Amino acid sequence: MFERVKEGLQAAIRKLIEKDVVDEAAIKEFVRDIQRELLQADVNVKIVFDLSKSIESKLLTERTKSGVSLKERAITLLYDEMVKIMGNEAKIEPPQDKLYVILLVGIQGSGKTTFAAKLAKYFTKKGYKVGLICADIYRPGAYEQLKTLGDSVSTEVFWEKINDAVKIANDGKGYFVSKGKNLIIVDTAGRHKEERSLLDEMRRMEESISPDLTLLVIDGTIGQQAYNQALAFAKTTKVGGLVVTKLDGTAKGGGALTAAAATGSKILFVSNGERVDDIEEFSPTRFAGRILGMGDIKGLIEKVKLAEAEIDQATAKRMASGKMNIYDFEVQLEQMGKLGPLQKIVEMLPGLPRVEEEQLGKVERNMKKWKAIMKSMTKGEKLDPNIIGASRIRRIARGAGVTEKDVKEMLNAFEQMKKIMKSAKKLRFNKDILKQLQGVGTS
Ligand SMILES: Nc1nc2c(ncn2[C@@H]2O[C@H](COP(=O)(O)OP(=O)(O)OP(=O)(O)O)[C@@H](O)[C@H]2O)c(=O)[nH]1
Ligand SMILES: [Mg+2]
Repeated sequence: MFERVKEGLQAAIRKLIEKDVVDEAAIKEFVRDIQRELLQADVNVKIVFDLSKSIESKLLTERTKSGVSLKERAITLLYDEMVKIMGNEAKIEPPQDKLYVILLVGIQGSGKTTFAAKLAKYFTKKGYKVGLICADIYRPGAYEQLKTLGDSVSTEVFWEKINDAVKIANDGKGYFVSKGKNLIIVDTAGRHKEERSLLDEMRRMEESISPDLTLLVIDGTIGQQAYNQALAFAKTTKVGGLVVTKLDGTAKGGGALTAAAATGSKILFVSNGERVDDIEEFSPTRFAGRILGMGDIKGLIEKVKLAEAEIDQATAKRMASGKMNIYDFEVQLEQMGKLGPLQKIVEMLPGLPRVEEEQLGKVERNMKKWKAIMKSMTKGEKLDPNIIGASRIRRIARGAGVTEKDVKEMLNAFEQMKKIMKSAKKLRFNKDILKQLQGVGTS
């Protein structure tokens, strides 16, 4: 889901990261790109405007900092803002030793009945004893629909052929308690035209059965209208959480996710398909991370900072002046190792040159070889690699169990890294280093 906005935002980030300098024009372009993508995902205009203004003004005031950290900053700012507009993290964990009743409300066709079955399966898997109640007396065949779905997830469905939805819900509750169930999901009716009477019925239902949680189900394809719908329900009933459905194949999903959260209610689940397994706990941070393609970018940035901090000032100065030795090279490789597998890093940092997995594999295999080669070097050689001639190369290769070509390649990589270090104003793991390594890996 959200493939388009995902691609668009990642392209915007890549464009920024590939810039040599992050000047005012680059920041403005980045912000414009983001605006366009979010608007296309149907995120509310005002939300998009506020979000981009905030990112822009922060980046413009922080422009004096080094280019790379500004790029990082741009990504974290975007990530933080996206998390913010989707509301905070929330989760439901009903107690297992007590009865817990969930009331599903929402307008016609929003996906309540389908979601009831999904939720039943979700909780059954977690070990709850689940019962479903069909408290919909309006929709023809409402019971049959839920019964079929209930059967498919091996969950019993309660229903009565009477003209009182509140009574059905209450009777069902009593029935399931007597059957030892500890989690009851009540599916209700949805009506399109008479929203007022629907809201009234839901309020009466709530008062009578006092659910532990009222979940409002919103159709994700309605985009920004989600805001008014969520607000109307939140005013009448005790909406404790939101469910946004039909996020599969809609370009408007961003509207529902952000508009719904804007009402102050937390999105607990999203659903992206008609099958009973198409249910997902919603986490704004995970979601934003996925959209921006960064896995856990915060963790990564922390690690990068940690790695940076580990180079002491004296070493940094020496390397920057071009006096790097093999020990320093070892430390650099070590730090890259700490960042985790290269493929992961590349995924986490959008904008790094796109690299084939195979190429990265080569780099990683090389790293292993290089470590062996470095082990086979003497202290003198490490401090001054210039003394390494053909006979030393032969000896080192034999000691490390590699070919002489491998040793030459490693020395080559070292020379390249030395050059980069000399030119880099600030020492860090950056795309230049990775590019160099790629080159070495494929040679
Ligand atoms: N593509 C897609 N379709 C969905 C999803 N959830 C529900 N649907 C479909 O949407 C239609 C309406 O779903 P229902 O679960 O019957 O909706 P409802 O809220 O119970 O509707 P009423 O009972 O009439 O108020 C059905 O055809 C579902 O299969 C989803 O996440 N993705
Ligand atoms: Mg229904």
